[in-house]
Amino acid sequence: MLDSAPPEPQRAPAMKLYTYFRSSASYRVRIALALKGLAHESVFVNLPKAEHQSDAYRAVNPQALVPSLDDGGHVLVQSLAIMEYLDEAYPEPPIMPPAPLDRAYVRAVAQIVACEIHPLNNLRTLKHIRAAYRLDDDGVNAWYRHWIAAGLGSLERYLVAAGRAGLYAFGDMVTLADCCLVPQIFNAKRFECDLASYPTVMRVFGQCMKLAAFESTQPAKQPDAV
Ligand SMILES: N[C@@H](CCC(=O)N[C@@H](CS)C(=O)NCC(=O)O)C(=O)O
Repeated sequence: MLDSAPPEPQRAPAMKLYTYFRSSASYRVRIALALKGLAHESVFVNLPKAEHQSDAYRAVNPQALVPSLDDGGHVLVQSLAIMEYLDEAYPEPPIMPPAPLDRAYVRAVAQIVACEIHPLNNLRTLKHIRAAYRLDDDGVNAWYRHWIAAGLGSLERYLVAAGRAGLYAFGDMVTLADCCLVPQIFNAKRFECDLASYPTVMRVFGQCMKLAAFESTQPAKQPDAV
């Protein structure tokens, strides 16, 4: 005899974001999720307490870095890959333009931040130079500010030379490029970098911060902010 009970409703499993409030790579993904209105649970991974290096977290992300995104049991790592996945799996509203040349431009801006600036200034890099070269706070801060000046300088020059910035990094469309640019500025401000030489970058930053998706996901507004 057939079971007459109605089938269980199909429920999409919740998304889980492994995040730390000060992590700019996590902030990128928080912005992308907010832009797309995707509800998720946050799992807080405290970097100063080295929770990312625990066996439990390494089982989630063998690289021991945040963010990681669990979507229905599929764990995704690397913020750029996660954001592109979100745009493909949840296309509305898009955070990548449709045309190949435009997509390449948006990726270039994102990668100037994520590949050229961020790796030189992340936690493990700073910890290593402090210990290996016996740097004090002033030495570490000088390193940080040097690479911010070099990186944001080249980002500014690229935005100006490309002539494609409007309200945001790519015309008047909010894209993955903005998701990368804004968190980097938060980091630079935290290290008291002088940002006066990057007027285009800072104009885009200011416009983005008028949007709830950028504002509500900023580090200080996260439940794990201390
Ligand atoms: N390329 C990676 C970078 C991830 C990364 O470096 N995350 C930092 C926080 S922003 C981290 O987990 N740092 C821990 C450490 O350096 O030990 C991405 O975009 O997701």
